[in-house]
Amino acid sequence: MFRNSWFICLIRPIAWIVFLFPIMVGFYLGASKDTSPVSVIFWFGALFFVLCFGFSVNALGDVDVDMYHDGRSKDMNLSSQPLVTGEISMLQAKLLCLFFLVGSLLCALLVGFYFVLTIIILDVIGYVYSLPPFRMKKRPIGDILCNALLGVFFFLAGITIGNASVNPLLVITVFLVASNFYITTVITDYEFDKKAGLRTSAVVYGGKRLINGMYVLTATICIFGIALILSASFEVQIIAVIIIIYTPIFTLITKNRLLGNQLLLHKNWILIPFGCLTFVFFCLGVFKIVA
Ligand code: GPP
Ligand code: MG
Repeated sequence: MFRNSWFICLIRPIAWIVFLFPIMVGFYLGASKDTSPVSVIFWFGALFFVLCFGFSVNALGDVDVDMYHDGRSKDMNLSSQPLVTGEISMLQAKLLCLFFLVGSLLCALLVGFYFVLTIIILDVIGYVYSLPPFRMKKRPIGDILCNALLGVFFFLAGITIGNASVNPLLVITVFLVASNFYITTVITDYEFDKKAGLRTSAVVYGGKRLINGMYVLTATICIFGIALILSASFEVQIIAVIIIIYTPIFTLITKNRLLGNQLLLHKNWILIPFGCLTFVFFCLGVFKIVA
């Protein structure tokens, strides 16, 4: 059967979709006719390198976990990661990570101060999430917080393509939405994280309690969404409507697919809607620049 190259397996571009969505929402809000096409190219470059960095350090830190993966609920079977199969050495992977890190910073420097700041924060969270001594992915709640912050800072990195002001209510909503969606991914990893001895939120609290957490988050997200619809600009209202419609649907689907601690949720429940919306917001952002 067709198998992707070791490089694609290391950087996992399909999994990027979860982060490309907040990036493109930010891009849509931030883009304007004052945005220079050259800065858009370096902006894309920096984000490309941050994503390569985040996923490569994750692979570096997860060799002991990924070997147990059976291919379920993820963009790929993680047991065919090049570090697990031995296609590349730890040293080669570390050098690549360094290259991605430097690439992200150099490209960001050509865009602007606030963008550099978000890129540095994203690189730091990527490291802290995956690698010791912090390795937040194995700390209950810490794993959810890190991913929620990644969602927020990818969104802010998107906005900094222009000079648009940041709506604090929307930033909190992005944080809550990212937490809600991340919870499902940590439940789907329950079995193989447990086998590897990790103490993730799902391993410590169990699926049922995390679903209860999702109910609270979903209700809060809807309240914030309504507040945004009542108070924010038309562009933000569109985003709030999408969030209010899809979050409760997604939470209910997740609840119905939970069997004990096992969540049988197909990855496409996240990848397809996020992928389509990413494309739509990218087109809208480009339209704002060229129109
Ligand atoms: C997902 O890996 C990887 C991340 C959430 C880190 C991304 C960081 C960036 C700065 C882009 P996974 O699918 O292997 O899951 P896990 O979180 O269990 O490692
Ligand atoms: Mg991993």
